[in-house]
Amino acid sequence: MRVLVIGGDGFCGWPTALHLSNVGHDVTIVDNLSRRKIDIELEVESLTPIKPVSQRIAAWKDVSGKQMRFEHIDVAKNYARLLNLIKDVRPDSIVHFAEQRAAPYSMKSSFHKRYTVDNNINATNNILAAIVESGIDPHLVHLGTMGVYGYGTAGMKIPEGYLPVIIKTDDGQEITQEILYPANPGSIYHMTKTQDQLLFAFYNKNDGLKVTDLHQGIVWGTQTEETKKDERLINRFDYDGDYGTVLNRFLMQAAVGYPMTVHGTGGQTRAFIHIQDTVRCIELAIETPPQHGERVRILNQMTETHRVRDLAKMVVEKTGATIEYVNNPRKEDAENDLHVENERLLGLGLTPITLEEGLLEEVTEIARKYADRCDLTKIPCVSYWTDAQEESSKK
Ligand code: NAD
Ligand code: USQ
Repeated sequence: MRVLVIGGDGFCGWPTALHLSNVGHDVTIVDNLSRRKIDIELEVESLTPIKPVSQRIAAWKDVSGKQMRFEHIDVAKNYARLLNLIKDVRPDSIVHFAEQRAAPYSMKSSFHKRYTVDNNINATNNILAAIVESGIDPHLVHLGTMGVYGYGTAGMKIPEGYLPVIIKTDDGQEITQEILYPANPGSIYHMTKTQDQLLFAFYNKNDGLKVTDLHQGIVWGTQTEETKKDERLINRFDYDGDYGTVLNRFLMQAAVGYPMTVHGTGGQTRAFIHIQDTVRCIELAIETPPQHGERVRILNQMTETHRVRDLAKMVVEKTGATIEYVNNPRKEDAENDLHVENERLLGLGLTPITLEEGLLEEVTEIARKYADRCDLTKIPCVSYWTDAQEESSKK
């Protein structure tokens, strides 16, 4: 298959591009390198020493003999170049990772809110519009988030995208319909993902586009089978207060002897998936496209749920690290339960890597190995959801 991986220089995109190339697909990476530029803005670096994109691609050629192509395009802005590329490559599948993905970054200031909305919604709309205008019929696979649902349960498992509802008609009958699960975003970033869902529903209804939206949980881990093959292929590891996600932050904090920063009571329950399973899920998704006329296919891409304080305790047991309960800079429920359906990817053949088996390897092979690259001053989360929270943090 010919595959465009848009956002293919990022944390999920790079290992996905390598994996799809490894299993025989013809991969073109598109990226505007905005994630690397945000590192410069925030004065941070990946804990792991990632190579520039041309060196990554050359290293993959050395290791595998396979050539990937790279196109430097801002898909939120350069519509004509994106359209021409789609016409030129004629992809069977397009994997869309190209969004600003950090909730704390999206809440830092009005600049960051506006940038996240502009970038993410234009990127998605441009890709959809370009697919229609190209007249080519690729399957679009998008990385969405579990956060579109909010993290409540209403006493049921969160279904895969659609919720059956019973409606009482004017003449007193009851009919059942399936609607998109009500959106309940917790940050501007998550809000852009709920808007993406509407764009997919519209282009699917109006233009018959084939779309899979993968509602992914928090990704943990760093390496995959392919990125381990050569140090020049190493994946990025974000640990700073904006981009670092909770479990990878805890693993790094344990490795450098920094008390693990549990927000509030640590009662938030979230869904998780290992990066190796992310790339496998995307492979499964592109190999089983929806049929023409099928509504947007939504799959919950997660393998286990955990409460944040339990994660911290698990890391304590494995490493002897310490925990610090800090003020929560976010506006979120202090405690929540989360139960999620994920039968469809399991049904397609996913066999998950569990936290229990992978945690220690991650601490020793990545977090401890690169601990000297960590800038401890970048660990605290200093993005507040409201001015009131920022004020109270100073007391
Ligand atoms: P990332 O920031 O590491 O990667 C995103 C890539 O897209 C970067 O290389 C960036 O330069 C590129 N990009 C952004 N805007 C672009 C644009 N306008 N044009 C071209 N390239 C652009 O993020 P990630 O962690 O790899 O996440 C990838 C996707 O998966 C995101 O859409 C994110 O919302 C979703 N996701 C991530 C996680 C997670 O835990 N990392 C969990 C659930 C969903
Ligand atoms: N948290 C801590 N301590 C920390 C960092 C985070 O307690 O040091 C808490 C947060 O308050 C939150 C939870 O951990 O309750 C998760 O935070 P996170 O930063 O790991 O994850 P989140 O902001 O939800 O975003 C990440 C990705 C995003 C993706 C999302 C999937 O950055 O791209 O969409 O996970 S999900 O959470 O399922 O919506």
